[in-house]
Amino acid sequence: DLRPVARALLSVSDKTGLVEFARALDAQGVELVSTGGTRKALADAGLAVKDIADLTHFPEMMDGRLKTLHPKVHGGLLAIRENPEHEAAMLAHDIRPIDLLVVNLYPFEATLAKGAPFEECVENIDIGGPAMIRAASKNHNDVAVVVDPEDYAAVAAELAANKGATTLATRKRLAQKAFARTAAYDAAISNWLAGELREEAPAWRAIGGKLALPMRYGENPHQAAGFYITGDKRPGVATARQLQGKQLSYNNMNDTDAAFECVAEFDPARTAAVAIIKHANPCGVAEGATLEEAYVKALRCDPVSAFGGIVALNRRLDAAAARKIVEVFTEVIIAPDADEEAIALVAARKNLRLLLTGGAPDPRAPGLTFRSVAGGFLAQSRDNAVVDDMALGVVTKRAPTERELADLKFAFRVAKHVKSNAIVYARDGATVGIGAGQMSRVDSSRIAAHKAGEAAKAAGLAESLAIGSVVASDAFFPFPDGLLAAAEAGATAVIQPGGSVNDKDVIAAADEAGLAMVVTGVRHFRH
Ligand code: 93A
Repeated sequence: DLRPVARALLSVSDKTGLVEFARALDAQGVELVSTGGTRKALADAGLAVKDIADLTHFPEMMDGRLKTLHPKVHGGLLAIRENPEHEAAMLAHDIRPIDLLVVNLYPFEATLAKGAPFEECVENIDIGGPAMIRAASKNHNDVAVVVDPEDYAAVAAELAANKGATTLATRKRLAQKAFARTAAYDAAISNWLAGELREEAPAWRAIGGKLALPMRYGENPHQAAGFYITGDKRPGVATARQLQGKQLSYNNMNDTDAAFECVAEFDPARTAAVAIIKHANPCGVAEGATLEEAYVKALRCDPVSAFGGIVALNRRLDAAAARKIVEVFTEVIIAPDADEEAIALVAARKNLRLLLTGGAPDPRAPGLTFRSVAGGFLAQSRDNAVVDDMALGVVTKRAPTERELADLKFAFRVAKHVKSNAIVYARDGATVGIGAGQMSRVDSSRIAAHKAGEAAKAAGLAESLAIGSVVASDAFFPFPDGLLAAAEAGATAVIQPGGSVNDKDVIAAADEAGLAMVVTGVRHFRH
């Protein structure tokens, strides 16, 4: 599998290590052919080197756009050695083999990185280089291709060790590297053009987004921040019209988005719904015949946390709801729309922001979400799973009653918008206790139960709101303990994804406690 190198074509933008490598080739008796700049660098170093035009009998033209794009070059790279037909074609058209290709590309990435104007970036898109690299790589059985000066020394050493020949193992490794290089090169060009086009939110656009709202600061005052839009037209914080109040802060924006996404889970044609959010977690969610009723129910869940919260509504804000909301110190109200009277009522609270989005987002819509990590970002499709679409299975001896089932679905709908580990107690279409963001599911269960007790006290009731409630868990119970904590608190039915290796024990514990349990098969982690 040794292939002697009789002729090499060198065409490089980055001339690092070029002369030294060419000297090593020259020492092996390799004939050198080069394009303009490369040829000059080699000739200046005293090396004998042919001009590419001597091969093609065609001048470089169009600002160098046509240098090596010629059958004499590509035929020499692509011809299969010892193939009679290919040999005959070479003979007939005076094509001579090229055994080694040394190319590195126009510095497109570096040109872009230095902020060059559009035309200059375009001119730095190399066409001939990648074409040759791909031709030589395809034909690696016979041809060696070097795209990185880092490989010069190893290739020179191999030639010296094999009387001027390359091994198949090396040619294959070089070909793999070469295709990786052209793939990365094209990806850089494509990403750049996508940005120029301001396309509909492909993954990387989260970073290339358009600054819509510079912010005074980020999550904390020592952090800089801004709100960037991606062109996604889903109704929400990006499409909202702010009628009044101070400019939104980073935390406001984050919480308002969480609030509206949560309330959008409730179809306005079926029910009125309200979500009250603090630190991106719901502290009260409820549905009702009217927005006013839903707000009062949602507020009851955790009136202490609702202070300074964000209120999201799934229907046009009316005066009755507005009157109740402005009684509590609230940072932001977000709704699809608002009545004139409601707008007037909110106007009495100067600092309260009122955002009208013109519609509600579809919880089933596809889309992407992002999270930054050191040196990059994670992208994933939205969690657009909706409990109504899930194949719910009853796994306990007792099936849930109709009322329990309605509350179970309600609770799971809310749990999707609670940071993991999420435990949500619900009753009569309202959350009554929420445990969020704990590292242990049992802790979340206990916190949610504790919250239900506190809510009862605040409402002047003797009995915890968890008694007679149902409970949702965003992920399976790994052990019966979390479930037992919920039963102890007074929940009568449970909804959870299922799928733990301990499901049998968890179900047995549920049966023992007389709980009805429904599994969804779908998990709603939110971190
Ligand atoms: O403009 S090109 O796409 N057209 C070509 O035919 C061509 N052939 C080689 N660019 C082309 N090249 C590139 O020129 C090589 O990839 C290399 O980066 C550069 C070397 O040019 P010079 O030897 O003149 O410095």
